[in-house]
Amino acid sequence: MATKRTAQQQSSDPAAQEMLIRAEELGIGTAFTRADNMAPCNIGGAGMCCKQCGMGPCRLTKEGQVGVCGATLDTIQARNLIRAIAAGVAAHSDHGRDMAFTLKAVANGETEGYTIRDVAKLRIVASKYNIPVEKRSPQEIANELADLYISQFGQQKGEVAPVIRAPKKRQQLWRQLKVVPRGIDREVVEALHRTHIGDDQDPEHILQHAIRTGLADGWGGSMIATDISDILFGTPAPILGQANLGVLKDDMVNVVVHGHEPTLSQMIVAASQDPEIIEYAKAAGAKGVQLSGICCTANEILMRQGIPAAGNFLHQELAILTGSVEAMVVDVQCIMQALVGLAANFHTKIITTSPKVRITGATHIEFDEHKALTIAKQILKEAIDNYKNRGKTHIPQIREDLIPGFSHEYINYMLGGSYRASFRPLNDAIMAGRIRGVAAIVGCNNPRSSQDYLHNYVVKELLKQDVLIVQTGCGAISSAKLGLMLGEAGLTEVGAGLREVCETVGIPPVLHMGSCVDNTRILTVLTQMVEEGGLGDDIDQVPAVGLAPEWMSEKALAIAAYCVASGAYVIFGGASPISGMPDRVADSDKVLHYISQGWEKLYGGKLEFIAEPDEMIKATLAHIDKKRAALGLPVYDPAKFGRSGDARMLELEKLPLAERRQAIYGTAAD
Ligand code: SF4
Ligand code: MSK
Repeated sequence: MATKRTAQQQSSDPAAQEMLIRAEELGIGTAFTRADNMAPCNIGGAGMCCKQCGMGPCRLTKEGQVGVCGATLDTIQARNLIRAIAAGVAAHSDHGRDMAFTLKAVANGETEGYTIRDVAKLRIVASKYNIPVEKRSPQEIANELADLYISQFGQQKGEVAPVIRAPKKRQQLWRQLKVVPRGIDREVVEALHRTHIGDDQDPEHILQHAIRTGLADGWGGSMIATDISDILFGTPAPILGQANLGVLKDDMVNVVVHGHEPTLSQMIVAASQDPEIIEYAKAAGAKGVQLSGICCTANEILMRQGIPAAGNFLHQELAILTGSVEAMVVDVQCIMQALVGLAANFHTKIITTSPKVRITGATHIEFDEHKALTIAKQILKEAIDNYKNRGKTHIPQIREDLIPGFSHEYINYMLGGSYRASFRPLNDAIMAGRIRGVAAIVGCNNPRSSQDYLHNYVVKELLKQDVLIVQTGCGAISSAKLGLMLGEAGLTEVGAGLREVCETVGIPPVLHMGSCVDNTRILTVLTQMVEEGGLGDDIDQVPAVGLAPEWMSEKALAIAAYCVASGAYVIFGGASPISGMPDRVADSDKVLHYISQGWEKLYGGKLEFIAEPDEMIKATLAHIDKKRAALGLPVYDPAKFGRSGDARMLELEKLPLAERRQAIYGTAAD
């Protein structure tokens, strides 16, 4: 039965609410209303439907029932989960593969417009694999690194190279459990093979391969994608940006880039600043070109160039509803097919650019890195030519400033400075209890819950508990829209201990670490924290939790698999795709039990689906405190801190001079 929600129930973002009211007035449907009109299938949604062969689909709705081939519910749940993980790994890793081919082409001087921007990172990454760097040109090093990275996808035997960057103990565990990926494509293919009719039917055995497949993403394809994006476009460092629909401009040509790969969007950034394009826009009657992003493409250009983010996943349709977007340029992943139909109500052109992605009714201008700048200019001219067709606009005047760009390199530097860059201050703050622990809150929006609500609720509650938050993907944009990614602005609701650390180091309490593939930056931070000492000798000992409160994509499940394998407790909000029979509880459901207690026994990490936000917070804090206790760290005490940093200085300022001197120097003498 359809449930009709108000705009306030559909999204907690006031800009989105404004556009949802406009959509209703115009009689235009969105993902929010489509979600209201389409109840999810309670059999497929719970992972109880198998479509793996033509004897089915088999829908198991009664305890003990099996499919036509005899497959049990546990087997079907496990098969559904690994297939989703494999699809997510494939998406991230194919992105990584394209980046590796781009690096190779740049190294050979075959591209237009690209250079190797971060030679230092190139040398550091190459050195990790013993690629010689001394007395070699960046092109020579890049060529060899690109060859190594390209070979990881089709490698048949051995180990994918980036696993050597995990903590030593973790690598040994993976080897002992035989889950080190041999090659990225190989693990994805094997996941599909094993789940074909009549193959692997032991749920635990299937799920062991889910871990190996996930690792091929986190310590494979995604890590490769992040490395190369930094090498080609620069390692992110803090920069001022803005987020939300209010970044669209009434007097400019609005071009929104949406998707995931930075190769085209970076070139569109360059082209939009080209005098030829600015003149072209002026000749069309606009002040210039306003570029903005949606989803992870937004994160890629926000954290490197400060290009504003128009919003996260559920803002893609809302941006078009403003009537002010001349072109939405898309590449791969998280692009709704509904965009074309929606755009037909306005003048917006949907431009597909990837050879892999076409949408019926969209304009296709295929991207080719060999002619990147030329194509980027062609796309922008197409958008500018469309400016004259713009009708009435309605842009919500809502936007927030933020400081994105906290790569692991920058976090390391900011904590210790150029000459003693180190994670020591972070580890010390956790060990002292000033920071209770770390939560990575990542992942998508899902129209089945109120947009941003779960993200924001969990973030705000954990901040009060002195938990430092790192974010990527659409979750990051949700905090940005809320103003939590600006130094002082985000500190009012933060626990006293965490606040002191943020004031001392000069960071916001919520750190924007990039796009979905950049979750590998979080793996690197955790590894460096372990290597710094004091927080155990493996990732599973660090008081840290990963959460995806509003997940919806298969990529999120891939991320969950590699985080669990790396030792993290991962909590997903919303619905579980493998919840099984409604009256079964985790302990009697073999699969739910295995991905929680079973995986925890093996890897120290586990995956749980928890719908209630307060329960998510409770589970997060319990886990952090459990890890603190296991390390022998002091019990977290919120009353212990809050008398240093800015709070202490403000207190001292109120004192007469002599007393202030006494408090600071131990003597009242001048
Ligand atoms: Fe049904 Fe088995 Fe075919 Fe799945 S594989 S659809 S359970 S017969
Ligand atoms: S874009 S995968 S909706 S985070 Fe990376 Fe956002 Fe999820 Fe897509």
